[in-house]
Amino acid sequence: MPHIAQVRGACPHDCPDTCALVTTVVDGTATKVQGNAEHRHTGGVLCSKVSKYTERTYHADRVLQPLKRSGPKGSGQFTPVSWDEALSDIAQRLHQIAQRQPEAILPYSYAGTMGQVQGQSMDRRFFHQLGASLLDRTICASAGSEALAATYGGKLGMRMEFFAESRLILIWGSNSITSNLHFWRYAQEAKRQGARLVCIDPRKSETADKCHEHLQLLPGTDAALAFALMHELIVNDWLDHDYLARHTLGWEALKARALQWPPERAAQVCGLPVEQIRQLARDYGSSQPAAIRLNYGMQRVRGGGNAVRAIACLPALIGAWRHRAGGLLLSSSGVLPFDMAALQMPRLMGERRPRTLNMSSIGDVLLHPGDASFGPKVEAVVVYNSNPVAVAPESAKVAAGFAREDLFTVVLEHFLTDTADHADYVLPATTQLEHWDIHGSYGHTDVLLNRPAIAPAGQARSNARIFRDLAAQMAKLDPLFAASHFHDSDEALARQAVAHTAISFEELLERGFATIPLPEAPFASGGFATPSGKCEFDNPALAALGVSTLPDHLPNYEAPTPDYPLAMISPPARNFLNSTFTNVASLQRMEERPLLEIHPDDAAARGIADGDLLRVFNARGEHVCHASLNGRARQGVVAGLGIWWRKQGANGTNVNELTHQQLTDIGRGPCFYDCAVQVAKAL
Ligand SMILES: Nc1nc2c(c(=O)[nH]1)N[C@H]1C(S)=C(S)[C@@H](COP(=O)(O)OP(=O)(O)OC[C@H]3O[C@@H](n4cnc5c(=O)[nH]c(N)nc54)[C@H](O)[C@@H]3O)O[C@H]1N2
Ligand SMILES: Nc1nc2c(c(=O)[nH]1)N[C@H]1C(S)=C(S)[C@@H](COP(=O)(O)OP(=O)(O)OC[C@H]3O[C@@H](n4cnc5c(=O)[nH]c(N)nc54)[C@H](O)[C@@H]3O)O[C@H]1N2
Ligand code: SF4
Ligand SMILES: [Mo]
Repeated sequence: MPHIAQVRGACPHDCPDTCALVTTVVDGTATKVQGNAEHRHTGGVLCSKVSKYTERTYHADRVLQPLKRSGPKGSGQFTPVSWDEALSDIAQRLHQIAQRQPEAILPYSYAGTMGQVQGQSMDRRFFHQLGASLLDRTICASAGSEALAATYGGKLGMRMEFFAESRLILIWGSNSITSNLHFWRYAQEAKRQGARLVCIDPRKSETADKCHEHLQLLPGTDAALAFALMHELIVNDWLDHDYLARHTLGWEALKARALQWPPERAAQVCGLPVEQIRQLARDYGSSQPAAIRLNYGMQRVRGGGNAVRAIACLPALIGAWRHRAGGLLLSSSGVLPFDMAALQMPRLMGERRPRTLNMSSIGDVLLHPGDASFGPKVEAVVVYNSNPVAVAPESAKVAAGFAREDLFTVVLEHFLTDTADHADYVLPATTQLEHWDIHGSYGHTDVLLNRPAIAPAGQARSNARIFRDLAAQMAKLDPLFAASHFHDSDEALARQAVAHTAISFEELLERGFATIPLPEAPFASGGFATPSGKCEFDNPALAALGVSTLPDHLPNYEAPTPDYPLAMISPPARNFLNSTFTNVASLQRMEERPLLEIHPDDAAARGIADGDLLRVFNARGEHVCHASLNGRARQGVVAGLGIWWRKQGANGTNVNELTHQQLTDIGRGPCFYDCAVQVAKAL
């Protein structure tokens, strides 16, 4: 008789849904991964990507043993070595650099797994003990997160499930069907109950197709739209004066600014019909409860932070927060209870205060020769949970940086990604089916436990174990690495994450998930987490950052020019997750090949037909891919769906060949969707 087990887990990916998984294991082999029907947000349903998790886990290309570079830097040529050899060599190299100049070592990680254990525990302890440079983890959400915190006091907002009861939902800068599917289930429930759904997006996304109304604005013009909505709420007196008086700061100043934005002015800036803006204001001013699902797609432009601030003001104007189904949700991760000090131990830095380097400018960082203000040149990078050569902006520079012969690079990975190709050592990491972890969510408010369902594939080790094993090697050179906190097991780390919180590890072991106790309507009677306790329209603290204390509209860095007349955005593809899954055959078939969506008129003007090979280029570089005239692009805006590996591209590039390294107004984030290009037929 075969032995069959059902193991409960959590989806590790960078997605607001954080689904509860159930993996079926037959005689030690995972045969399927499904959604846990008992978890209400998951509802037994997974997206196309994670439904294919076994295909990814048992992929023939998985890296299953440590690899050492055998060809030129970046060649992707390796020979297998033993764990002992790899770890002792890496420890010696890092120790040599650290003795001289610990800040010349840089960890580089993001959200390949969102787990507390495999994402931010033993790794942080290791680098803090070394005194390595700190990493500013800005590549996705920091503009919006810091802007939200400057307005509400934290990453706080509506609970996802209450959108099901809203009467009006603005889906703003988010392709929910692609990237927040389980929110979309609640929005559909609301739609069935008669709610009106409005999508605000430069691209006619899959979500726009299913909403009642679509405002197809130009990229980077969201603040202008928000001000015009305020303008209409003010002049028509669709305001909750009591809420404004009691629970907001800076209303008079905001009002004065909003009155400078009649819908006609915004219509020009946004490239929208003026009546569409007026109608939206009318709907927003007359429907309760009204909810906004804001998402990170709209903050990847120069003024992204200010735009989030402007939009985040709207619910207070109409008192939407009074209802549990009203208000706004960008991220709810501010309520996560995890004990980060226990997990990461910043105290191991002691008196040292290492510099912080921005992951969004990794190209410039790696190419920097070092000087008094920058500090030492980066000599070693340890990459895990990320694929910067594909996902970071201006990738020609990123690739050139990683190609430096004098850079020592270690990459912990499942596959030979573009980044792993540049490594001196590739260390095989376990997948979510093979390790312990504990997860919070930035969409809902549950905590989930992931138990290993199968034994590690080949010689793979979990990230936490790899840093534990590296610490053991370092201990031979530096006794501080022999301390007991470098011995904590993965399961012990998972327990530490929730120790002293309202979440019980025993409940997690039992059910797989637990709900953080929270009020239903966070700001019904004010109670914002700001210093004033109010919704801060005007935030004096921003002045210190050189940012306007009131929200403002900032035009994009790259306005269209005669040379580069098209705006390019590069949002996620439905069947990939950032650059993850791009090598899974069944998903690759669904996405076909790298594409650029272009409006039929823009295509015709260039003699381009659907399916033609084209060049999209600007002064930074050129990407060759196929034209898609699928009706989703508006005139003047093209969309290159991400994020293929560079080596999968027709000319060895992806969309990030074209993006730049300038940063957002707030939060030091990348401006992926603030990018001017030209397109021509490839000959
Ligand atoms: N299938 C899938 N799901 C994902 C991901 C993925 O790669 N694939 N990525 C995950 C990650 S890391 C994240 S951060 C989230 C992102 O999730 P969201 O923040 O929801 O982002 P996207 O789905 O990228 O939606 C962005 C939408 O914003 C639009 N947009 C671009 N520029 C602007 C603008 O200036 N204004 C407005 N209003 N809209 C704009 C794009 O056209 C796109 O449709 O999704 C996560 N989920
Ligand atoms: N042009 C453009 N660029 C973008 C974006 C865009 O919209 N347009 N989106 C941006 C956004 S929102 C984000 S969040 C970033 C995402 O950038 P990244 O966080 O780098 O995300 P991925 O590309 O998915 O790479 C994650 C890698 O981690 C690996 N991994 C997964 N689990 C584990 C594990 O347990 N251990 C180890 N060692 N490795 C693991 C995966 O195999 C994968 O290669 O990209 C950004 N780049
Ligand atoms: S990627 Fe998102 S929707 Fe897909 S299983 Fe993971 S959490 Fe759920
Ligand atoms: Mo992201």
